[in-house]
Amino acid sequence: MSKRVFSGIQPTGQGHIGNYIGALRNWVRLQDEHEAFYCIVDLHAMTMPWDPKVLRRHTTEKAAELLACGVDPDRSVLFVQSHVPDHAELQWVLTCVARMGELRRMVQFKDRSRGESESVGVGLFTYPVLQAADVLLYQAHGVPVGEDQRQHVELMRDLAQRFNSNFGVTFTLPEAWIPEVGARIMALDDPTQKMSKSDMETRPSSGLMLTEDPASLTKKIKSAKTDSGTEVRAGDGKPELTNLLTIFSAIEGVPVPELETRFAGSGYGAFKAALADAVVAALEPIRLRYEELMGDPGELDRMLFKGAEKAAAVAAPTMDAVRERTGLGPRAVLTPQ
Ligand code: AQP
Repeated sequence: MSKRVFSGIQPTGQGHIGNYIGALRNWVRLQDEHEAFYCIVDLHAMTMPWDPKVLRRHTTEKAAELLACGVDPDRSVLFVQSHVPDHAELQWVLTCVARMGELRRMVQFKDRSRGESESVGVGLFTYPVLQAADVLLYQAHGVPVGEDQRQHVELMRDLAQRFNSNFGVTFTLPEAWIPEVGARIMALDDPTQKMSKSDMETRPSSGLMLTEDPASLTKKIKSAKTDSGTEVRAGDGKPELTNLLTIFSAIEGVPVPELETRFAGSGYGAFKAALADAVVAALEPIRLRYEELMGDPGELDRMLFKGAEKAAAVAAPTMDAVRERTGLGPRAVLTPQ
């Protein structure tokens, strides 16, 4: 039976190959087999300091990027989170169901607040509750995400279960769908940190952008950090090579041991050159399509509004049930003055 999937991406900057391998290419595959809802989560992008003009621009760019990767608005529902106000409303209800202790345990909050939890925005703390609202609103079964989001999906299940037992069964319990290869792509200059859009703004060489030109991609891969040895192998003591082999494996669909055999004795130089060719071949069509789509931002906005209409129609019955069961009652129908 076809299941419903929901996933989101923040409009916080140019997407990178980690977003693509960990999430976006699964989005594209899943839209053929499932009822897919894909959301540009602009409310989440406000959890770190933001510039209003930049947020608007990034939202349009993210839509172009998703379409360029193969998300098809005729086969999935693609929309912007803030266009459907039920997300924020359900978030409030779930915030009143969530507990401080469970949010404090979220590793992403600890990482992003970098030990400054007293001075960071409250939105960063409640970020996973908004994510729970996103998914639960659509009664999604599957949440295709990278490994970094596993803990947040567990929290969604806990909140859904608590709500269901307190107020009557309302929500489907979602599951994280995490790819077997490439669920966590690390930074090219530091294999202890995941590749991240915001880090790329201060450390451009840490990641490979989906819309980056071939010369720049090749240069970054050739200068990616590697250990001082020569052996092209994944595993203990080789975090950088493990990361590069994972990217190669995910892009070409070839298992890592096969790549190790292919590049045995060839040294890092030849391996990196072949990896650069593979990455450029995979990303170049995305870049070209992205540029074409960005030529007509008005069309992108129209497409997003249509997506929001479809999403709102599916979200409304869930929100009505939540309102009814929690005692808020029906929404008021206001007549414009
Ligand atoms: N390095 C990664 N490897 C594999 N998957 C990744 N994802 C993110 N980074 C990696 C997956 O991409 C999807 C969209 O992520 P997001 O934009 O909503 O938020 P994020 O996880 O916080 O991504 P970034 O790139 O690190 O953005 P910033 O810097 O803005 O915080 C998610 O499914 C995520 O798992």
